[in-house]
Amino acid sequence: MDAFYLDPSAFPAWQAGAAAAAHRAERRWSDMRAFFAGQPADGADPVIYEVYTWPPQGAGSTDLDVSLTLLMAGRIGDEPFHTKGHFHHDPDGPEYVSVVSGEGLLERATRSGLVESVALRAGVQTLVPAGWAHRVLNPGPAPLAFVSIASRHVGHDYGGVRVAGWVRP
Ligand code: S6P
Ligand code: ZN
Repeated sequence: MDAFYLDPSAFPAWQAGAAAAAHRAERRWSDMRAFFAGQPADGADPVIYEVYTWPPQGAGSTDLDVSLTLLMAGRIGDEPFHTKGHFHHDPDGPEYVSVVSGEGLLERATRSGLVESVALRAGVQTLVPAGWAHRVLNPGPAPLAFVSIASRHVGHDYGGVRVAGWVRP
């Protein structure tokens, strides 16, 4: 992976560069209905977030995942846009999070249902401890961009977040 510099003040331009360099995935409301209580009022299907991942898939053998999530501003009913949230299959796999721009909330939860929140704004660096689920919410007026770094092998367990009430049974 080439070196890159995260300049929050130039984020739109940087995002365009990132889009060219990384594997991109997008999540619309229709991809994550079970993770929201309501539905868009007007029948729209908004993009909730985009995830850019390095190194590009197939770039060689590596156990490092670096990703940028761009979580849009918006609501479904009263619920702010948020990521699905997941545990890692590997209970020993923590994750580092660095906020590039915007403001929001990182929620992290244990399998026994304890939930904690961390306020996010540009410059905040935080850690999801091994064994904790994590999701990010954007109640603010601007997109929220953050970088996550974890071992690739840890895997994502989206069903487990039922314990925190983040996905409907
Ligand atoms: C991966 C890391 C992030 C999320 C991304 C989307 O371990 O936590 O890259 O995948 O923020 O969230 P989610 O919960 O929909 O995968
Ligand atoms: Zn994760």
